[in-house]
Amino acid sequence: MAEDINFDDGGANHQKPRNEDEVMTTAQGSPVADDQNWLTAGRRGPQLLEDHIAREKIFHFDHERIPERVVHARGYGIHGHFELKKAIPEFSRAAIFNEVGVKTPTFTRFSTVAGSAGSPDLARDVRGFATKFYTSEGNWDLVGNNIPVFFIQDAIKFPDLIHAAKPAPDRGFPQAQTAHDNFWDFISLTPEAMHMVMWIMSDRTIPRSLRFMEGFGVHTFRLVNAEGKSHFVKFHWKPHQGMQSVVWNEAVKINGADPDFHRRDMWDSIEAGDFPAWDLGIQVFDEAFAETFEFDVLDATKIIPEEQVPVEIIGTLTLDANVDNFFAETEQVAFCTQNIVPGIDFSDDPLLQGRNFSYLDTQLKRLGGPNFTHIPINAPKCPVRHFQQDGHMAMTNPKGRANYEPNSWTGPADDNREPRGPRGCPMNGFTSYEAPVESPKIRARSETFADHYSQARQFYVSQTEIEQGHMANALTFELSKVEHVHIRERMVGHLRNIDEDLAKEVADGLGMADMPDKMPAAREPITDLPASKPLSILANSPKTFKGRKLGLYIAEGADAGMVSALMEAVKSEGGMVEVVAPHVTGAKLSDGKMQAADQKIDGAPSVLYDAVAVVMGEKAGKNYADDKPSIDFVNDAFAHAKFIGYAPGAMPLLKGAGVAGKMDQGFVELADANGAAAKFIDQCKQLRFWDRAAVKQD
Ligand code: HDE
Repeated sequence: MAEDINFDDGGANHQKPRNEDEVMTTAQGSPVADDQNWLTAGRRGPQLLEDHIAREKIFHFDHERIPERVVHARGYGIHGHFELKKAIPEFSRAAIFNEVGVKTPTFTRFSTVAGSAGSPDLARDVRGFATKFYTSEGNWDLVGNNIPVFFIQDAIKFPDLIHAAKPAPDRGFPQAQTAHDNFWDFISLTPEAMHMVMWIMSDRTIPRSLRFMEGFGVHTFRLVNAEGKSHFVKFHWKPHQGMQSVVWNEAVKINGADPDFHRRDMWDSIEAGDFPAWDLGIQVFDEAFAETFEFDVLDATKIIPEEQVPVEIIGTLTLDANVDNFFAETEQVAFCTQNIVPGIDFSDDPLLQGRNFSYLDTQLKRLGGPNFTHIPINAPKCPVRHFQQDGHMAMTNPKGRANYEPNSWTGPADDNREPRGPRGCPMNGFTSYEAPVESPKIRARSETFADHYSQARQFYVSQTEIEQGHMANALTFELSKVEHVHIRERMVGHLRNIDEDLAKEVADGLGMADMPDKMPAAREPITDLPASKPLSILANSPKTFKGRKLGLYIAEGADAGMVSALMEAVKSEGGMVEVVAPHVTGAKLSDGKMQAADQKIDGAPSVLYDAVAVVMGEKAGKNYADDKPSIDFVNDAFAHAKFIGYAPGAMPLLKGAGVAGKMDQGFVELADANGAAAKFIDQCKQLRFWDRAAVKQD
């Protein structure tokens, strides 16, 4: 045998005769004979610089990275399409909003904000929700978040906000989290952030899946119709899957167990053909409403409650294809708030106006030149005609002599001169809404932006008791990581302007002996804004197990009928099952057959699942009663208020985990394969058993 081994390629036999279409080439297309050994002077001699093949390979490798995004570095992109369900010509002339049934291709990138590209998915953070619509009139980018408000009112403060949130410049940590002094120092000195603080301390910032979150355009935009009439609009994405979040203790553990939890979840559901979808909703209002509304519609720290201006659904976004190449698509996609089409326009929101400058600038830095629109993921799917030329990596320079206009080489269609060239067109072309502007140049914030607490309170009072508990715990946790007492006190001083009970709970949680003084409010808060149901996740819980995942922990002697009944029951609800076993090969069931496993118990803690079932024979139940990963599996499911199905044989393990004496209605005995499995999965549609008192502490 030994003489068959080719030691020139380390014994791996890379060098063999190949079919022509399998032959490796250099980037110049020249065939490569050996990709395993650098050219050397003699077998054990020095490497030669002459080796053009090795040098090309290493040169390219050295330049593989481009700067990651300053914010939203960690993201995940998916292709899809938007289908218009309701035409709105009365509001907008945009083609995408005018022909019902037309499918516009899209690319959506979800992201976290603060962490770098390799940071974990379950950081407590705002999620980006950016969609590029490749419309027949050019690309429209709706670059939003999963939270409808923002920290600041004026773009000039963005670098400060992001510097404060990112790792401190001296020590280079902490990564992907806001639980540190710099962040809360800045926030506590920025009262306008208080509404956003309520949102980021809520469960919205620890979503169970990117599929289970809402999205928002945040700013007020304009829609402009064919007559040039303008309405204001706010954009909303409503997930068909419903909203769902995890609890904080779970998020922390998911980050360890599977830092790619969200992207894996998205990849898997798309590969399984379970395509997530969102309705696009619009809140349309006019100047008259804007004038009577309690707050300024140009202030991005405010929402317009849906009770005041209902969200009208006009179409559906469906994500249905994973990328072919992460770098080419997800990394190189370049969103820009300035990418709008005729019929959509900007408002004077000072945050939006600042963003309009920033995104183009950032693309130049990241993608290295002005021709990033030539990269397929950024290129419009409609004709592109202009006289822009050259620059780094130019790939679509126009043909012919004319590269300027006006010119007499390229005239209107009827003058018979070739080649023809593009001209501006007042009929179809983009025209800005003629908003009157005549004001002195000043550097000042409008007084109408001065209320910082009223909607923060409105958000808080709109939450269920469980969610309010989570918020108090989140604030306590974050502030407990702040080392400087005066920063903690300042924050509690702000909370007092929002809700005294919340402030007290956080102060108690931080062990404060005295309540700090209230922070001075620029404007007296309105305390009686009504609760708004759409602001809560739990009040709108979807009551379905579709798209959710059961962790089915099996071991020797598990009732074969029950295992298949559970799988059937989950499948018929549109959910997924992952089989977990003590060994990754699986376990022998009661019928003597091996059931393959997807995961070994040590690598599959219950935090990865929406509900768990433990099915094993009594002998196995006893065997694993003191097995740490098995105990944690049950314990965590219990602490995170999950539904727990258990076969009688698993009782010794439940006892070992210390939950046998605490069994509540979130436990379902899986004794009778015919009825119990379906009953259990039906219960699981509630997603969590929130009545379990222990969880309120989470
Ligand atoms: Fe961004 N933001 N942003 N932002 N933003 C970027 O653009 C910026 C803001 C949002 O998946 C950057 O290409 C400024 C609000 C998303 O590629 C950069 C201000 C909202 C994404 C930038 C804001 C967003 C970005 C970094 C203050 C929600 C990721 C890389 C005025 C409505 C898009 C890049 C993707 C990315 C600037 C505030 C959403 C630096 C100056 C408010 C979803 O240009």
